[in-house]
Amino acid sequence: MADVDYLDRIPNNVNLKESRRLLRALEEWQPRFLEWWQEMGPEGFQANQVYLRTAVSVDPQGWAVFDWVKMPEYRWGIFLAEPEADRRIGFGDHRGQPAWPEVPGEHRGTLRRLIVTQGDTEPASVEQQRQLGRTCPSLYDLRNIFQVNVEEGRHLWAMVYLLQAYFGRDGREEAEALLQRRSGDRDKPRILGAFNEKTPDWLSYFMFCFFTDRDGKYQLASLQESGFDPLSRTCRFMLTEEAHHMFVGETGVGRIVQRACELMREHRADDVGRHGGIDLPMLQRYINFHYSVSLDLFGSEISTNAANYYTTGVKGRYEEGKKDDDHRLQESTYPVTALEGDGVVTREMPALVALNERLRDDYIADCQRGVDRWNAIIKRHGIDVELRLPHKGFHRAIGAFGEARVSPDGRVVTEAEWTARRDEWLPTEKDATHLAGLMIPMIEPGKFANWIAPPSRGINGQPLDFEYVKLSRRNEER
Ligand code: BYC
Repeated sequence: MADVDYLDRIPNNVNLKESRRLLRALEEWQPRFLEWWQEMGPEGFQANQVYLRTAVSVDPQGWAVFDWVKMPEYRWGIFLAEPEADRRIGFGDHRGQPAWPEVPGEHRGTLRRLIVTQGDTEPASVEQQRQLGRTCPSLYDLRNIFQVNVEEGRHLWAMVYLLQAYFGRDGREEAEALLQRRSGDRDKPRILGAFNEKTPDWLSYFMFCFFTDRDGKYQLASLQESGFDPLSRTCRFMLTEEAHHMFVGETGVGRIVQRACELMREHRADDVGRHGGIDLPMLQRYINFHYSVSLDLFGSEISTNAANYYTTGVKGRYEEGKKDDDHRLQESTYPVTALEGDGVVTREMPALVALNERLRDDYIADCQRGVDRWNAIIKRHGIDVELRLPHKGFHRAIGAFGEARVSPDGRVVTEAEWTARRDEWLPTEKDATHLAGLMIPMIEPGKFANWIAPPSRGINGQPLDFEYVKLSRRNEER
């Protein structure tokens, strides 16, 4: 690796050329990142040319280029959105003061922790998805998962840049540790729950992109409000790429819904599993699972951590600038859903400690819009079924509902009812076996597996039968 020109290898707009110390730190980290990528990145496709988008600037008119790239040669760059002149902190005790170009000593620990938590999710998701290439439903989908994977890699770079540029030796150690933890590992797991779950099939993957990547959108949007300006600018640019990941999730599930409806009509049957499809009740169980583990990612309903992040100007609310209030929240309240006795109640709580709940509610509204679009597909086929988001207390591990058993329709149920109906509400082993049977690779350009409809258009204006990934005989023999 000694002859690598890192200035060329790491496209950036952070003036790496002038920061010799930072460049050295990244030069040391990069080979280890590549080792991690080879060991934990997409298995079996490292030598293939993939039609990928690479971020090369932050120009809204053309920030990325599309080209054929072998994934290990992807140019993982460092981009911060353009600085805003005279940016001021928009909330908390420091509201109105200039944003911080450096990390204030008193917020160092908190910021480090948030950046590490964010950074940890990025490689975790790549690890979770590393086997999926082998069972892709089409070359189009294969290319899209690799696009998502390399961009999660870039988002890891984005957080590692912050750690290395602003947190000295501690930051370098954290950057190293981000490559050491492993999704699902009993001894050194990833930090947040959902990132230790398995993503064994493409239905789980599309659900993950829809629900879990969307947590990413809301967390990044809150961190984009941060008083720490480099974090704000980093997150702002990450959100540009994140949109594609949620597009993959929403359209992926939408195409499965579409295909289920087509099969239902063709065979005049609800159970399309027998005809090589994924039926709507199974889709509902996967929604229930992925939605509930993603709700956990927002933390407890009542959180003094969240209150402190806000008061100190470290993490704001979603669309802080558009909210019409005092941006300090010392006096205001927010309705929080909680458990009381055997029932679910909603109570006004101090708004400051309820910030996780508020962000979760913003997220829920966004999820609902996507579910509405899936339901519109079902309706267009004249089928009288509705997919639903379960109650927010259903199947939760974190927060007020963590200890309770709540049904999808929001009733506190006994352990006996939970056990009796669990298989109606959550994915079962039978579902997993059915899906495993469907996961047969479809690698002919323009062809799609039977359980998913083709997308409405290709990537970057290319046709659907474009060779999005150039496979070799070796791939086919595996
Ligand atoms: N699992 O006060 P609380 C993405 C811990 S996704 C395990 O309620 P707080 C992406 C918590 O750490 C976005 N532990 O929590 C998507 C705390 O620990 P301590 C990722 C959890 O601090 C797809 C304790 O419980 N970004 O980008 O208010 C693909 C008390 O909790 C969990 C971020 O998360 C959990 N689910 O909020 C690729 C943004 N929840 O202090 C990428 C940064 C809570 O007792 N992170 N705990 O040791 C944060 O803002 C906050 O850390 C959290 C938690 C919102 C996650």
